[in-house]
Amino acid sequence: MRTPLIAGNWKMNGSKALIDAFGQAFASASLPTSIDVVVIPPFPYLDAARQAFNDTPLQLGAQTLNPHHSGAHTGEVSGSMLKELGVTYVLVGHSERRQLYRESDEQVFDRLLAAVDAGLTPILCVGETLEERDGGRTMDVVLRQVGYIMARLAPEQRSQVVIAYEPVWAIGTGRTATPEQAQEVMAGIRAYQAGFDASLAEQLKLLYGGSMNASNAAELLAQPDIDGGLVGGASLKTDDFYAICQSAG
Ligand code: G2H
Repeated sequence: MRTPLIAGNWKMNGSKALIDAFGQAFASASLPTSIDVVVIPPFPYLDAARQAFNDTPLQLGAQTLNPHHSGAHTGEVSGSMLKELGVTYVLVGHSERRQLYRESDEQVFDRLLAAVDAGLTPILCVGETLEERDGGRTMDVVLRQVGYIMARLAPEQRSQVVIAYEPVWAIGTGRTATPEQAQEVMAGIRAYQAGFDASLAEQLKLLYGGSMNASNAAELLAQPDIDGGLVGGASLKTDDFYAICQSAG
């Protein structure tokens, strides 16, 4: 039985006031007890969020991390620093990092390994572009991204990874994958993982990301291989994010 996970990726958005609004809204809200909910604000708000979320079930996530533990890496943040701030999840390989900051599969792997080493749960993001989908290469692209990472991990490390399937053409566009499109790819990821270890594949938590909102979440989350959501724009509004969490319960 896989515990559903809803993660709100604020990207470079939000404010101290929004952190406080989430703290207040979720302190009085009754979330389903059977789900995990994570808010992933920009680095500068993590400590304020830790305090504001104290009386809520909200957990904390970070949007990236540096592969190194410490040292001369101006502007970077390490996994151990995030851990010290109470962070439990960290995104790696988000398509915006891959595209805007040229992160390669190798760099994504190094970050993911650093996350595991620091005791953080990495959420590995994968997904195809529109051109790749139209060219019939969706599964090749997604399984290459997944395979590059999984083939380099030991079994006990593999079991700690959460995978978010985020078709690039659905990110921030308002154009969501249909539940059937998402299910097809996510079943393919689980089948691929079963090639390594069938019981690990059964446990593997798979999130859908890409314009998930309060209106489409229930239908997506009802798919057998979709265990949760990585939510961007709709995670910036307390009511919408709360409604998505309710859909996962
Ligand atoms: C995909 C998603 C969150 P949005 O990036 O990671 O963003 O829900 O705005 O498409």
